Amino acid sequence: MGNVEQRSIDKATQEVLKKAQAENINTVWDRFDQQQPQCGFGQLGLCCTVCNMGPCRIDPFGEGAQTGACGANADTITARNLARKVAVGASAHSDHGRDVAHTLSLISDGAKHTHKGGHSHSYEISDVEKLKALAVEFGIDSTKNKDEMAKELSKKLLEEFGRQQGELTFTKRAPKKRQEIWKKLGITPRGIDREVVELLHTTTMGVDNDYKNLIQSGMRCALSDGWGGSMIATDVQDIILGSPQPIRGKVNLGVLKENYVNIVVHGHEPVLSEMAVKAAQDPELLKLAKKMGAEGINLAGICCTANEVLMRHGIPVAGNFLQQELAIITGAVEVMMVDVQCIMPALQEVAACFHTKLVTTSPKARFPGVTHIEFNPENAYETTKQIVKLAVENFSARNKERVNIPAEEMDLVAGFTKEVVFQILGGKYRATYRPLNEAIISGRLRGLAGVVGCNNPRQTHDYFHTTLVKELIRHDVLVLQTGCSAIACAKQGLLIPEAAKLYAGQGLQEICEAVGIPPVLHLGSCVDNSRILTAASHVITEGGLGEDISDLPAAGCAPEWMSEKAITIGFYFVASGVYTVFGASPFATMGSKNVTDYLTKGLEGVTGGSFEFCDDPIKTAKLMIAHIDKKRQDLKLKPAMYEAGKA
Ligand code: BF8
Repeated sequence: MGNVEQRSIDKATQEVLKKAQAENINTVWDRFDQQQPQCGFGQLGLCCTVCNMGPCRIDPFGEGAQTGACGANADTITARNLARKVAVGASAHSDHGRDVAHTLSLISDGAKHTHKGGHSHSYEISDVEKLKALAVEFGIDSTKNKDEMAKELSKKLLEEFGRQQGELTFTKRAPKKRQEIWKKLGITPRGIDREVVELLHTTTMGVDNDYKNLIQSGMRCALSDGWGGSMIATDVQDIILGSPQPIRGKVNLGVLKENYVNIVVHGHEPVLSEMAVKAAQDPELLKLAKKMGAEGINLAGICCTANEVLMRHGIPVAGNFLQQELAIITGAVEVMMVDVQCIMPALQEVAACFHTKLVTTSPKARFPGVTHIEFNPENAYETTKQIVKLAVENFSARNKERVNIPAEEMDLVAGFTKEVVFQILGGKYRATYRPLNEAIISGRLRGLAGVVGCNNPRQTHDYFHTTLVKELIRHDVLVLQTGCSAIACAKQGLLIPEAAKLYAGQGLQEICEAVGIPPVLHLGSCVDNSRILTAASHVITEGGLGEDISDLPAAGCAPEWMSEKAITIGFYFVASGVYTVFGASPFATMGSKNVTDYLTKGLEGVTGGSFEFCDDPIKTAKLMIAHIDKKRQDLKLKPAMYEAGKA
């Protein structure tokens, strides 16, 4: 795929890719091409490296070996490989949640930090109402003062990770019927760390050989992420950093500014990027920036940490996953500061082609030879200030002749949470999901869809996300988005209220115009997929749309996924009763017909949700809409009120 139009539909991306080609700088697309043809055994999930009798591989044509040296067959090997990915994905989200809970405990310990100028730049409790609500859920007296409440809550949250028995507290947020299904299947998650460890144990040599059991264990582990680690990350970030409210922002590489010191935050944990927002406004550093000849300091984000600072502060988003190298190739980035997850190892080499300094901040994610300024919540402001200063001082090293910032930038509205949905649809004083449920019941809205996940050079960048989402809203499906998928659609102008008139069907248009929302709602980062779970539970509680999430006229999709985290998200959606389509390519399970059939057909009778794999956006939209229409029928609702809007 040498041609830039085949690589991405995004004009800014195409422009910088041309620059990369002209300057002989390799990007992920080139490296991906160099990998072709990729290993067929790996693609089918038929390669086993679990023990040192291997690596073993199964002949997919049925002529050679049909088992590994130990006797494991294709079913066991593919299911085991898949389950391991689920464990890894859950560990990433949940470890993030743990760090946030730990930050809450530091706040409650009074580990405050005051920087020398006397301004307090510590973290604090920003959303006391949410703190109280969580306290009640965890059986803590919510009349106590906020520090005591936070102390007890952080202790209980951290115990959720090490819990050995019982049930994770947030699973009680699910509809009663869903909780019963989990109990009956024995997949109610007990403790977050326990589920990850136990799943890894069951996938080691000579333990679980029953593919159905392996997949069920995978679901229990994934639930410990969706209704555990990720949900803790989301809710506690809201408590500490403030709950998002709808906010306008800008997106795409055009948000980088020629005459400013540009700093890109990239990664996932907003405790770092939040402090960077403050440090970039430090008067001392602004003065220094002016002295260096810059007009000011411009902060922008990549990947999920971008979503976090966007929805709380309106900080612009420079791009999604596949644009991380491109931000540097504009030649205008002084520092890219990273923490954890989705950070390409190649950044070091790309940064070395420019003056850009790559700075790592987490002891969990280091690069050999790259500047490491370790961040922890106790020294948060000092650390980020040091990094911002490094950027300001690096401004003079920029080669102006090599700067090429694409003009593309787009407006968007982000910051929709389950609480905000209550308020905008039901009014501030009558917070309720009733109008949303009524809209679905009447057929003005056909249903709901969650479209989430990454980019992948396997597919034309952003094409699947945007084509699918346009097709869904054209059929009056309200789309909820997170992660890099939300950034993709934002770049194409789908996350502004005006998009309703341009792209949505009549029913969705009427609703968007009445309440002033876009037809595509940005709910945040990938851990914020937990917001989709709680919103779905609220819709059920509101009544009229069945008793369980699996009854809802709703579907999910990860069109351009690449991360193991996306598989875990898919697993907890399906385990929560959602029909979920994966694009790009199937999980590496196609080497076993039994495993693939179980995921796509067998699971529906077990959890009420199921997987589907499809590599075409319009076909995917059709599958999701057919599922939504079937659920409407099962609920004995009238068909959708309007025919689809203009294509
Ligand atoms: O955690 S969508 S590429 S940034 S994994 Fe990574 Fe995928 Fe982006 Fe958000 Ni989620």
